[in-house]
Amino acid sequence: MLTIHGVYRSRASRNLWLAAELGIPFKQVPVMQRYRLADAAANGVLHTKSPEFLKINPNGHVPSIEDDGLVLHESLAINLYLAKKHGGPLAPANLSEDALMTMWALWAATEVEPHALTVLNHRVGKPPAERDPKLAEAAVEALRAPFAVLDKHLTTNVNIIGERFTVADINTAEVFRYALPAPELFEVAPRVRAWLAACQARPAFKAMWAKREAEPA
Ligand SMILES: N[C@@H](CCC(=O)N[C@@H](CS)C(=O)NCC(=O)O)C(=O)O
Repeated sequence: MLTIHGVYRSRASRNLWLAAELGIPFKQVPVMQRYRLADAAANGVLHTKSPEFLKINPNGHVPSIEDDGLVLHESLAINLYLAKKHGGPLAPANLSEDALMTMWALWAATEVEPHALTVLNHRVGKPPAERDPKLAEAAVEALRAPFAVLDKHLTTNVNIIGERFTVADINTAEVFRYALPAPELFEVAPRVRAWLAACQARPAFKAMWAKREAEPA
């Protein structure tokens, strides 16, 4: 059976959402980010720097999966693999769609995620005293171009790949979610706002999110 290592409050959310969309059985191992634990609390909790987890992922990051003897890291690569393995409408229907899904995943990871994370961390994630509004502002400015690209794409496409919801929507939506603390970006990209809301209105997203909210903050 598929094992997903990572708490819901981590990038494992991407894989847990996809698994819920696919309706496949899986076991979730709640590996917690080490930096979220005080030294005194780290003993006895399975975390990203625990020796037993480092044997699975020497990067010391979640998520990782184990599936039929395959060990795989990188949340977006894991989703592409699982979608292709299980097939159906979430998966690429041909080589062109496969290429486009890879392109959007790499685009999200490299052009969007670093800036979106800066927005998240410096607007809401970090304790107020550690937030740097200038860093957040610079990240918002850097995100204006990719937001415009996706908004234009969505003038002629309902979803990332044409007219149906796929793994590419999950991968892209989970990265754009980090930018939600910058409403000014969504105000000038109304199609991105509507598309992200539609993705997050899906029962599988809501089921994943409810479990995430049930975890300790
Ligand atoms: N590119 C990786 C990033 C993984 C990553 O940085 N995960 C964070 C949690 S969302 C982590 O494990 N941090 C723990 C740590 O740095 O100790 C992916 O998408 O899977």
